[in-house]
Amino acid sequence: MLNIREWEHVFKLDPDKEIDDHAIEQICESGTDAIMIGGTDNVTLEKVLNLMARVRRYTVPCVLEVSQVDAISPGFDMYFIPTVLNSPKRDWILGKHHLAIKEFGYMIDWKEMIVEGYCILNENSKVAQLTEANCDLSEEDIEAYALMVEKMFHLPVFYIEYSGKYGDPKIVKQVKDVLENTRLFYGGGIETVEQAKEMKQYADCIIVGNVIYENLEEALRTVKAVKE
Ligand code: 1GP
Repeated sequence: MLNIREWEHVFKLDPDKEIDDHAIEQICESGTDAIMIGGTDNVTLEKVLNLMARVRRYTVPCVLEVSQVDAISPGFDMYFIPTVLNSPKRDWILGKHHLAIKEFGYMIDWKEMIVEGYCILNENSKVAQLTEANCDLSEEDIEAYALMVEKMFHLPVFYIEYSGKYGDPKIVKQVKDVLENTRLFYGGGIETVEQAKEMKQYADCIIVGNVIYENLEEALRTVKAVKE
C-alpha cells in the first residue's frame, strides 16, 4: 500500500499530450514519488491505457486522477478523485461521483481511493472553465475550504490547483498553517527549481505538469530540488 503522506513530489502526465519513450524513462526514473495520469481535455480510455502501459515499465507508483468515468481502468496503484469545492456545479462536487459509485461501487477497492478536496484558483485554466469554478476567493474563503476538507469531511488531501499559472506562495503558506492532518498538494505553473523550492516550503507535495513538455531538463531538476 502506498503511503501518500510521504509524497513530496509528483509528476502529472497528460494523456492528451505527446511524450516520447526516452522522456517517460527520465520522468519515471527521476526519483519522483509518483506519476499521476490526468488531464482535462480529450481524456479517453485508449490514451489513458497507452500512457499507463508505458509508465508501468518502471517501478515508480502510477496513479490515475479521474476526470472521466469512462476513462477509468484497473491497473493503477491508486485512484485520485477530485471534488471541486469552489465549483457551483453539483456534478463536479459529488454528482458524477454519485453516478460512478452507483454503477461501479461494487468493484471498487476503497483502500485504493484518495479523495482530493480541490480548490481551483486560476480562472483561465481549462479545469476552471470546465467546472465553472469561482476563483474570485479571498484568503479567508480558501482557508475555510481547507478547514472544511480537514475538519468536516476528513479528506486526506487538499489540492491548491493553479494549473498553468504559478500561484501565490502566501496563500499556500496560510493554508498550510490551518491544516493539521490533511496533506497539502500544490500544483500549477512550476517551471523552475526556485519555484519548486518556494512552494515546497509550504506544500507537503508539489505537482509538476506542463514544464515536462516544455523544458524536460528543468522539470527533472525539480525533483532533487525538493527531495534533498
Ligand atoms: C495540473 O496542478 C497540475 O493539474 C500541474 O500544473 O501543469 O501548471 O504544472 P502545471
